Amino acid sequence: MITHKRSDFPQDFQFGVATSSYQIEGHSFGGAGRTHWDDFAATPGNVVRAENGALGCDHYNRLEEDLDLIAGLGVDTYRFSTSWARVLPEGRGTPNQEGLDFYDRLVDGLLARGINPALTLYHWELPSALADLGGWRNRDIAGWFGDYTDTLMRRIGDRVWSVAPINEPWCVGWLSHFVGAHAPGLRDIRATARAMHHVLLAHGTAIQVMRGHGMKNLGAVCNFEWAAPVDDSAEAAAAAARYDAIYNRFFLGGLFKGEYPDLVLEGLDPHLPKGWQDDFDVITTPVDWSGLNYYTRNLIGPAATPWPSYSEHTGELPLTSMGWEIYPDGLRDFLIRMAREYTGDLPIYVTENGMSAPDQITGGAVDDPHRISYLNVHLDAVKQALAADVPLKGYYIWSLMDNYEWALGYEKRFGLIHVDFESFARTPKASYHALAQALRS
Ligand code: GCO
Repeated sequence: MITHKRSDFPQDFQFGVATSSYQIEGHSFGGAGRTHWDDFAATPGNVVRAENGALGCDHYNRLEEDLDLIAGLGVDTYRFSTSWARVLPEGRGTPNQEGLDFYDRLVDGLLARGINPALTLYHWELPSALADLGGWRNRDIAGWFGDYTDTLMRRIGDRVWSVAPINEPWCVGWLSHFVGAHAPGLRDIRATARAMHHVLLAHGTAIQVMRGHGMKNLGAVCNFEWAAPVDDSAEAAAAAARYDAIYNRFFLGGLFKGEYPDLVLEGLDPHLPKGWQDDFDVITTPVDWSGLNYYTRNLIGPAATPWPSYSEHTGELPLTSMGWEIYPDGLRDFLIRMAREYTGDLPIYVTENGMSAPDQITGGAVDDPHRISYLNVHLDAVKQALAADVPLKGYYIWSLMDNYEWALGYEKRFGLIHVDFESFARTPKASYHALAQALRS
């Protein structure tokens, strides 16, 4: 069982579940445009079994059933994203009315069930038409993103509870343009530097557009991975500090201090667009909260390669089926670090936390004690952060249901609800029932 009760947390504390558009909706329905994830998945070797989000969890056609399942959990908040390519199939120009209607129904369906709609505007499905123009490498993307924000907010901006423009800028920038593990699958340092900067410029532009609509409760969502030196050598410490700067400090530094860490500029400065320093006015446009997605730690050592010259290692802690170590102390320590070093009194939300496992249906049920215990130890970390006076206002679980795990296809099951990817039948797991019980207590 979940060993925590709702009454252990502050009264206004939000419990939520999270999903994203391309991972669940089914992107081949309803007039959605092609995305760079469709192109990435169609390129041999990029994605397990070359799977894509064409069908997802068929959420687009099962909206009411899924809304009832969210309500059945007793959560306060549902964090979802809208697809840029569903709203604007060509990325710009004429909106897809059917797509806007869908998000309208989604928001109204949440409100009718007493659930706060927590919207993310970009969870990685860039319209292919914009990828053709250079995607995140092209500075114009900030304006295109602002226009998309405006189009969508004219329709649903009056009813969403919170908005974050971009999910996980590290994934949009570094993972997708330097590591090449996500769309568009580049491995190019100049593209990386530009994407990492433009994603923040797009964030700030969208915040300004929404302020123009009089909107409140706007935030930023970054992901973090605790970087621990693999041994006690000075070289490992230096490599871990570089990893930490790229992964965890670059975006917080940009958003909340208007500066990038020296350890990142060592590598990226020559590749950033001219005059990048002048964009901090837009990038640091004030937000109302900061969101933190957290899953794991990584052990880092040096490497005899060009900058950033680090190597990644797996430690001895228990692993999830992603191969990620279970390390709840990292969640506590990031919450404390974010408040003390970057955001001060600004409200913080844990906008994602959860685990994948090869969950199976046996006798009509799915027993996932591993997930229940993962949630318990991470909620312990949440309580420790609250006790350390972090202004933490909520905790959202990734994910409501099993879904498309990007380059790993449909194989990694993160859900509180099991999804059969042939019949699309939903089966709430033991963790779903345990959470519902805890939230009622
Ligand atoms: C993320 C994501 C999800 C992933 C999850 C597990 O924001 O990284 O929102 O898309 O599925 O993190 O890898």
